[in-house]
Amino acid sequence: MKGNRTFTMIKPDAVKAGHIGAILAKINEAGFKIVAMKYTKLSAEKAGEFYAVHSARPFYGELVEFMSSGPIVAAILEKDNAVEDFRDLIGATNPADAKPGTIRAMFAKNIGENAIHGSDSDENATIEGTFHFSGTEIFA
Ligand code: 3AN
Repeated sequence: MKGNRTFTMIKPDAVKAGHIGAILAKINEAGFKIVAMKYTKLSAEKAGEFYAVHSARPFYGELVEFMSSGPIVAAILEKDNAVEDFRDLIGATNPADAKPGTIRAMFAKNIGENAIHGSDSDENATIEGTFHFSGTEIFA
């Protein structure tokens, strides 16, 4: 059975551009319930840990620098088929390829500064949610 939770971050570019409210509205309209949320800033060390899976990629340094450059909004979201439905809502990694109406098509600047993160599997949704939130910060 597919899991019913995913993890997201509104990235520093979208926060800086004032899109937190509009993005949260899109998330709510798409039927996701927010079960945990915080406005926070990642240290370079924490951002490096979060993206450790990409450490061999040429863009890793840039990604860590960007993700620790300003505040983010981290959240755990609940909905049937959460991971896949949320990936559909945010659109392709490169906003140039993202379908019209998706969050990245509307708010992302480029492939590096692409407005929002969404977990790519149920397993990673759990790992990423646990990375940011303790049990007492999640309201099912
Ligand atoms: P997604 O976020 O769509 O799952 P991933 O997991 O391939 O995409 O990449 C993680 C993050 O790394 C992306 N959200 C983006 O910020 C950054 N990234 C991916 N590919 C590139 C690239 N070619 N150049 C710069 N940054 C990239």
